[in-house]
Amino acid sequence: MSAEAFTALWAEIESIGRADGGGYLRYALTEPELVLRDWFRNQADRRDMPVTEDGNGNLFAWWGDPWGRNAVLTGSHFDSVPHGGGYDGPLGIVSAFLAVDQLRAAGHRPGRPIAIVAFVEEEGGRFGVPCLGSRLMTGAIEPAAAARLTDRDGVTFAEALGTEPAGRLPELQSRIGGLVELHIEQGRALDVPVGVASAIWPHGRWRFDFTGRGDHAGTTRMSDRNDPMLTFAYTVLAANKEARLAGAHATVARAEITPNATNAIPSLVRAWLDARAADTPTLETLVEAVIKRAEDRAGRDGTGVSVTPESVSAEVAFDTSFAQGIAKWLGGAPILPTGAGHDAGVLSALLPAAMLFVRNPTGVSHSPAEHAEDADCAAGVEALAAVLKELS
Ligand code: HGY
Ligand code: MN
Ligand code: MN
Repeated sequence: MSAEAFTALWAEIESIGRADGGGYLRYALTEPELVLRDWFRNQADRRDMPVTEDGNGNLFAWWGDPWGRNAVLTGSHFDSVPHGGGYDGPLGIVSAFLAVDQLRAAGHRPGRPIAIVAFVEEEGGRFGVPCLGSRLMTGAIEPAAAARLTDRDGVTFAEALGTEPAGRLPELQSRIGGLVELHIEQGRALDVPVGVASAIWPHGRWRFDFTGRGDHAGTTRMSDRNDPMLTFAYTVLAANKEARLAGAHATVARAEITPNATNAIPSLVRAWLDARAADTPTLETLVEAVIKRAEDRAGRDGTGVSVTPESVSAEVAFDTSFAQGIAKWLGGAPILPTGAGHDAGVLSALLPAAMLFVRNPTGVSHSPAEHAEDADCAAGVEALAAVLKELS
C-alpha cells in the first residue's frame, strides 16, 4: 500500500465536519456524520460490498455473504469529540477499505466474510454513553435505556436513529468470529509505525451535581453564601491531586452552571469527572477519594453534592495469544496498553478482539493537533491487510 493511495482516499473525507475553531464536529447522526455514512456506502458500492445495518446505528459493508457465519469485523467509528482530531475513528474505517483493496489486488479469496463496520456514537459526545453502538450490538446496554438517552437539545437517541434500537445482534457469536480495530495511538507510547493493543484501562464518567443557594452576587455577604462553584472548584483540584497520588488519570473538562449569569451566585453546578487507572481497585479508590473530598467540602460550604455514574468500562485485557499472534504476523510489533476506550474493548467481552495502533508522533488526541503521518497510516493498512488475510 503506497502512502499516495492512503493520501488519496483520506483526502475524500478530510474536509467533512471541519469545525470553525479547529478540529472536527462530527457528533453521531448529525449532518457531518451522516455525510460520512454516505461516503461509507459509496465506498462499499464502488467495491461491490453490500451494506447492512444492525438496527442500532452501526453500518456494515460486506466482502462475502452479509451476516455469513464467523465473519471477521474490522473498522471503527466516524464520530468525534467536539473539535477533536480527524484520525480518532475514521482512520480505522478508511484503512479497512484500503486493506480490502490490497487483499483483492493480491488475489486473496477470503474463506469467511469480512465486514467493515462503522460503529455509532463511540465517543459518547452526543448522547453521553461511549461505545453506544457496540454496547447495543453486544447487549451491554438495554435498547430501552439507549433509546431515551438525550443530546443537549433534548433529542433522544431513538429520534436521531429514526427507530427504537434493535439491541443485541441475534446469534452474535456465530455470525461474528472476531474483530480487529485499527486506531491511531493516543498516548506517547509507540515509536514504530504499528503496534498491537494488550489492554484498555478501566475507566468511566461520573456526573457531579453541586447544589447551593442561588443569590445576588452584589448584595449577598460572603459569610451568607452557599456557593456550589466553590465546592466544584475544590473538587476539580482534589481530583487532580488524588489522581497524581494514585498514578491514575482524572479530568474534569465539562461543566454546566445554572443560571450561568455573571451577577448571580449559582444554584447548581453540574460537572463530569472522567477517571481512569491501570487497574480496577486503583480506579475505585480514586473515585471514592474524590467523592469524599467533594462531600467534605460541601459540608464546609453548606452545599450539596450528588454523584451519578454515567458509564463505567471494566478493564479490558485483550486475548494475549491473539495479540501475540498478530505481533508475530507483523514481524514483531510492540504490544502496549491504552487509557482510551474503544469498541473493540466492548466486543472483547464476547468475541475474540484485537487492536492495531498506528503511530501518533506527538501522542496528542481529542484535539485539532492530532496527526499521523501518511507513511505510517499506509504501514497500518499493510498490517491490517496482513492480519485480515491470516484471519480469513
Ligand atoms: O474517551 C475515550 O476513551 C475514547 O476516545 N472514546
Ligand atoms: Mn476518542
Ligand atoms: Mn476512537
